Amino acid sequence: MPGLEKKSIDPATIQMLKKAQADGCETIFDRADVMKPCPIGAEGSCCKQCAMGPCRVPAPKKKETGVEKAKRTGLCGATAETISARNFARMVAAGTSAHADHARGVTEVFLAAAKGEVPGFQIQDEQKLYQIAMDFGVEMGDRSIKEIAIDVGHKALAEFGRQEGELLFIKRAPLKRQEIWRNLGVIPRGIDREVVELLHRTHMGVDQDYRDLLISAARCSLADGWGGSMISTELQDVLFGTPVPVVGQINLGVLKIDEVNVVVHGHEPLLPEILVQVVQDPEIQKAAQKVGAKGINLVGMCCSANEILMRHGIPVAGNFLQQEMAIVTGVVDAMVVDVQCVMQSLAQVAKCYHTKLITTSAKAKIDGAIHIEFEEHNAPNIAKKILLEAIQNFKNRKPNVEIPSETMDTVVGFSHETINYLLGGIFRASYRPLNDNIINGRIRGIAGVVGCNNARVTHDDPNLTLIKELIKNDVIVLATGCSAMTAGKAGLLTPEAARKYAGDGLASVCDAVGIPPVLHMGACIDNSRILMAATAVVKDGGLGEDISDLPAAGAAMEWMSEKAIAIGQYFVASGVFTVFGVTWPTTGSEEVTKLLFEEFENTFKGKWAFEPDPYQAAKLMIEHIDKKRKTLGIDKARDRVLFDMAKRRELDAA
Ligand code: BF8
Repeated sequence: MPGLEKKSIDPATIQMLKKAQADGCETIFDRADVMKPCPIGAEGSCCKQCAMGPCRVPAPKKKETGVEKAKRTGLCGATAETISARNFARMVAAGTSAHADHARGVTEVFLAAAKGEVPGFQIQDEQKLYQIAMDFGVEMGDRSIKEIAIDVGHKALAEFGRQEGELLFIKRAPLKRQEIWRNLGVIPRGIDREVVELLHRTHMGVDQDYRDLLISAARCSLADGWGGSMISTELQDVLFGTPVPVVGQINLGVLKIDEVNVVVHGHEPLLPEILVQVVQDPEIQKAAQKVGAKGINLVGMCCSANEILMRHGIPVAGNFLQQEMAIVTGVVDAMVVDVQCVMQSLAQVAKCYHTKLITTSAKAKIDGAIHIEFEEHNAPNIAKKILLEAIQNFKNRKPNVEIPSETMDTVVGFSHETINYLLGGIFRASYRPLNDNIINGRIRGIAGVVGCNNARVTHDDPNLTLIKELIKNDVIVLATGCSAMTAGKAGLLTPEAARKYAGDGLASVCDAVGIPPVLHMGACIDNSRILMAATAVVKDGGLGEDISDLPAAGAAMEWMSEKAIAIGQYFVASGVFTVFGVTWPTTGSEEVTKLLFEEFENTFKGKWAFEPDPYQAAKLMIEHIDKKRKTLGIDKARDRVLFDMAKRRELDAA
């Protein structure tokens, strides 16, 4: 079928797209052909804050100046700058609230687990609990784990509703960074407070100074990165274990023809963790055999997958644009979803096959799905009920089943603590070897490549191209979310990939330590691990005093969600040069875009850039890294490695 190669570079996805077409089942890839993005909304120029609108206030034409330009406002007089800044700020607020609400749920279960009230959940990483207790100022002395954990839980919960002061994890940031934030007045108070205030500011007729709005958006984003996301990652590690390297498989080939396939999709790891336990229950296995299956095959999708892959090696079916594709195989007996990045179309795709779509969050129901609500006090029984639904559905499979053969081995589980141990050894855990190798130039710099898939660009292509460019140029890549899965599917998450794809310098370090050139650090919420890793590099010394001094950059080439904007903004506000692809949501205002792309560098020492071409994005990031190396005085003349297509094919075939 012509044109399919423009939709994805992943053969498994293309195979399923062909099958979906043959089965008469519509997917997001079809809808992307028919529905084009609204150009006014795409540039952030649509104001629908009140019922006098929506007002469309597109970017002024070049020749318009003075009075003509000034006439371009909404009915209330809101300028293009105000409208653009408000829309951007609302994305930050929504993204921050998504992570914060996830974190709140985890914190509540953590507290209940500390009190021993929730079967199936218990404290697993005591070391990490002590670390958080110290950061939170919880008294330890000879108190029991239970007492300490309960205090940590209460303190964590109080971070959401805190009305004044500073979020406790802010103190983890380098001192110089804290000073920058204090001077700018952007240290978040409570997480909820920052989200509420930002939504208030962006209401009709409130904050109408785009600079003020964007400073406020930055403060809100910091309540995500150093607040909600960090609390979530840390407490999940205490509850479920801090990830250590583990081998896993990825892509649709992990589905099995002769087993009951249960795909767990979404973000919160609470129910997935219990499913991992309950799926091994002999009673459940027996029930599966009774319907003619060999067993139950639990696999993950999107960030839920990242969570249980990192901690248990549970296979991953795919990333965001593969959620419908998994159902198209015809062998998914149940898809179990909770919150975020779950497409409503799953209900329709499920109807084309036999799949039961099961919603589990009290906050997220889908018309046409079965709802079995997750209750933390009764989690194992809920998990059993869900698995039995899947088992009963096994016999309803239709004849048109087809599973792509693609799977790839991955080595994942690179938490900040694991990197520390791997580099420095268990007795002297340290980032020193990483810093030394950055200073001596074997590693040119560090890049965080994170974020989504987006049906407006070829699935997996921009992320993969960027990652390959970076590692070829000796930039070590830290990946999370759906882009980490892209790297996994392409075979970049194995130590062997270093020799094949990385530059000689990076490859030599990877060989010595036994790590892949791309380190999978977890789900999107775990981007806080990247903040911690960057801070650890600063604190180890020799590379400046702040995150903004590091030869480091970030990117999300296929972003689509509001969470991605919140994440990008907290990276920028933490001093990181951050490049986004696909589209940029403030192009309707030159002033707003200039503030984000240029002026933030003077205040936050970090800035945004928009570059949809992954080669150009790599160039920008490497130039930034080299600029930082020069400022640090560790630059040596070196060229950027560029390959022509022939060389690329040769490498891919090797
Ligand atoms: O939080 S990377 S598409 S799955 S938003 Fe969603 Fe984007 Fe994937 Fe996870 Ni993150």
